[in-house]
Amino acid sequence: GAANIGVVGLAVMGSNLARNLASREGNSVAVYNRTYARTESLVTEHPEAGFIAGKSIDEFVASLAKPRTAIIMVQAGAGTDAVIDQLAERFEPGDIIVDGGNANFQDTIAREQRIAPTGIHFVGVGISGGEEGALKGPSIMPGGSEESYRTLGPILASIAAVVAGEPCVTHVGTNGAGHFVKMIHNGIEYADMQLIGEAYDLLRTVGGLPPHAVADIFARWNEGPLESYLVEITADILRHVDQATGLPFVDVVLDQAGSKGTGVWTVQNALDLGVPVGGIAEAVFARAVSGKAEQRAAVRRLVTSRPEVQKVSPEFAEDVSAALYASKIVAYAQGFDAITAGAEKYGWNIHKDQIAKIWRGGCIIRARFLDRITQAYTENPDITTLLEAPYFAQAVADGEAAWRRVVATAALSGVPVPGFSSALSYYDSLAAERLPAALVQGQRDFFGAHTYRRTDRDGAFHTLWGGDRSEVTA
Ligand code: NBP
Repeated sequence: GAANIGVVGLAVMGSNLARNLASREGNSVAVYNRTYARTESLVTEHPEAGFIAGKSIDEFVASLAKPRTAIIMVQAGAGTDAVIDQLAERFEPGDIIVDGGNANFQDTIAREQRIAPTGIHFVGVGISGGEEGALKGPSIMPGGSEESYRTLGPILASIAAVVAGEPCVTHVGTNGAGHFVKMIHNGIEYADMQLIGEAYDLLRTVGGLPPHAVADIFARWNEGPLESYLVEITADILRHVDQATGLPFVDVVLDQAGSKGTGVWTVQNALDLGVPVGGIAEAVFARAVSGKAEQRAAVRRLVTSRPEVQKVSPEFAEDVSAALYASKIVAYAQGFDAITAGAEKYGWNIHKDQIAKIWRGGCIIRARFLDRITQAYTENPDITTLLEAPYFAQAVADGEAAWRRVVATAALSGVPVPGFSSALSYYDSLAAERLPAALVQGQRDFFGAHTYRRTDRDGAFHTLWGGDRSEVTA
């Protein structure tokens, strides 16, 4: 075999990844697709790539140099399992099967376990950045064994996005760690998009600005600490005018947001692990609410008068920017908490500074902000929350008053801000001297004898609520 890397599955993602691989010095790329017509058109359209095309899976496997390394880019689920089995039948111990699709990390863990007895490495790799990222340089989150990474790492580094001279790839951890972190990335992406959406809504509804003026504000924000791909494209989208009607594009799009499920996975996993990721959950729920057309229509019919939109100062946009930044810090703090919890639960040694680093390029949440996260975790990997890192503590303190004004103004004006307000409540929960959790413990003890702990003594206690209300040690 002559190819150091192979790609199976040549739909848009696989084709682009194969072309990216072939364009990099040192790679020779074998390609295979179940339906040969796809292989043929890729090879014909891109003779410069020098692809080694396999007509059959056997031909493909024979064209790979050892250790054979093949990246699967087929439909997640049954398609992926079918290809894994075909490769596992033909590969030898030490060879590497890579799943580059959007697999659920639990499936990746199970697949790795299933393949491990054969001596073949199974590696789940999260690849972010969509079609364009696959072609020009994605952010890459590989899991799998250390040993497999010695072969795979340099190949992935050759195609990853590059920021400040460094490729956006790091060995995240064993088995499903890569797909796990990709999932969290997508959860954070949901939260970030929701927060940006709320900022737009406030500037428009309360600030009274037309979309093109809001676009100008986002473009300005993109020159400062909020600089990010999502803020940049938001300005673009808000400026766009629908060609059919001449109306702002954002006004002709149906306001019901879709989702493909990775945000839901993030929240489901966080619920299982007991990690509060309210910012991500609210973003998932906000999309769900937007889709409830009948309920929205029913409530709109009932509500005859809406609150009067509050008058705001000329500095309102600055307030919204501060609220957006503080809420964003909370959302990322929650996402990194989910990573910490997953690492603990599944035994992964995840370096969070490295994760923030590889998200700086190639992926949807790429942003200047991520440098600050890398810095925070490099200075102290053991901080209990990002909110405790000096830069973020200061940033939240600086924006706090504005954040409160914005959430209060939104509530008084009847503008929904589930992201901003849940982030602020989360922050206030962490900052509060006492939480009503004490009362909840009392309720739990009253009706279910669940016991409680005391502030002044160790141990578990129960009050005899139905009797003389004396306290007993549980
Ligand atoms: P699709 O998800 O549309 O899958 C099409 C490919 O799967 C074709 O090559 C098809 O072969 C192959 N395939 C199927 Br379907 N069933 C198969 C089977 N039983 N055996 C062998 N091959 C089978 O491709 P895509 O849109 O390029 O996405 C590929 C992966 O990348 C997916 O996991 C997707 O979720 C992920 N993805 C990621 C991003 C991102 O930003 N990271 C974006 C889009 C997609 P055929 O030609 O013979 O039908």
